[in-house]
Amino acid sequence: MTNKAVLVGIYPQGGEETCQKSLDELERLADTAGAEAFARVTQLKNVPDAATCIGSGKLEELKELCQNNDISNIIFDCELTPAQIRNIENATECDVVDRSMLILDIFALHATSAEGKIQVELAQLKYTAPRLIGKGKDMSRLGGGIGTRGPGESKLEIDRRRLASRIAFLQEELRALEKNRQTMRAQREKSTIPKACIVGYTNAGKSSLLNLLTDAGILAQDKLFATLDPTTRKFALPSGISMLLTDTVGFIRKLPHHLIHAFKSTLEEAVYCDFLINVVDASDEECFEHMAVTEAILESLGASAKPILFVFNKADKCTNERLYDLRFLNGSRGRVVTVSIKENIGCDELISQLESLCRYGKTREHFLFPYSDQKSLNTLYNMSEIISTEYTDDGVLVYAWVDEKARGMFSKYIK
Ligand SMILES: Nc1nc2c(ncn2[C@@H]2O[C@H](COP(=O)(O)OP(=O)(O)OP(=O)(O)O)[C@@H](O)[C@H]2O)c(=O)[nH]1
Ligand SMILES: [Mg+2]
Repeated sequence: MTNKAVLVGIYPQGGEETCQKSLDELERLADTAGAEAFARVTQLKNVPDAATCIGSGKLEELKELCQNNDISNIIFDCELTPAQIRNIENATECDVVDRSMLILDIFALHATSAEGKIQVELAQLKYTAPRLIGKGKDMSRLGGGIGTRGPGESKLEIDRRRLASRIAFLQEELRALEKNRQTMRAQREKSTIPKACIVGYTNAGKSSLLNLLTDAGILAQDKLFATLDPTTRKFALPSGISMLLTDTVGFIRKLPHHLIHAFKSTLEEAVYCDFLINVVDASDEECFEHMAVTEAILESLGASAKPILFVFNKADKCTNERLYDLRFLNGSRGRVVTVSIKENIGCDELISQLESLCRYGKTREHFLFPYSDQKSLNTLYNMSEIISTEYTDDGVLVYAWVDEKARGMFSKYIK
């Protein structure tokens, strides 16, 4: 069943176009959550009304629109306080959710791992529940409505007193899972296999990229936030070395800070890698805005200084001029490739860029290991990409790509 909804946005002087674009995205979010956008109501307002966000005249207009068209859902593009939600609901007799509640709803639908589910429930208890409690409505109506679904669905109905203890319980659970993740991460850190994280705006093609390279079989679809839980796969490069690729949750504009915080443990995958693969939907008019959002989030995660490969995707839907502009404007900020993952265009260049990024900071060295030190030779084999090995009278002559650490460890054998 599709619910019809009215979308509402406010904008400051001169911000109408941005507001409409943000509403385009809200419409897609609503669609992903199973709601059809019936109409939009916008208002020029430099400061939102403290009680009802939009002004009283607009509120009346909104109420009539909903009543005349038998609509019972309203979605605001901005963040609303619990009091604002209550006031708007009382005035319009509709269910009201804001953008963050809608995003959490989608996260709830898409979370599959235990950690993902707990993160969603925690965020819902902290954000959505206070916006539902005290609505003065029959709480049994909740669950199934837009903005109120997910693992925490039934828990959202609990009262304020029990809320705090449920939050404390989940935080404890999450801490245990985070520890687990840290241990796994520490194991991955120890291995010298290069690690890359696929990041970028939602719906850019991140999962499609991982699927293409590794047959990961991750759900890739034309929906926002198709992926919530990170997936890591090994990819063997043509040269023979392997790397780890991690697909992550997509970013979106107006992702409130508390949501970033709630998903920090999964988003942090981006911090613990050797380089980033930033996938951008080049066919989207808004792609510069998307890149800015992605960069701001990477910055807040402390991952903005990593070497980066920009993958401008969906080239099949772009003009050559646009692709040229994107390459030209970003060439100084990192490596750039333009591809169509769907049509498998440009992927060879992408792979060769990955290959060279895996060797980032490494140099080729010749070593001569005495036959008496097989242990060191084994260690080098585990740490490095070996180009050639030759058994000579003086020892084992090895030619390898090595990082600073390996170079330091075996400097006495460098030829
Ligand atoms: N036209 C075109 N569509 C593509 C291309 N690559 C991916 N897509 C489509 O874009 C949509 C989103 O792809 P995903 O791989 O799910 O994107 P994502 O970045 O993982 O998205 P989220 O997980 O939702 O953040 C899917 O419908 C893909 O089929 C491409 O090169 N060209
Ligand atoms: Mg995905």
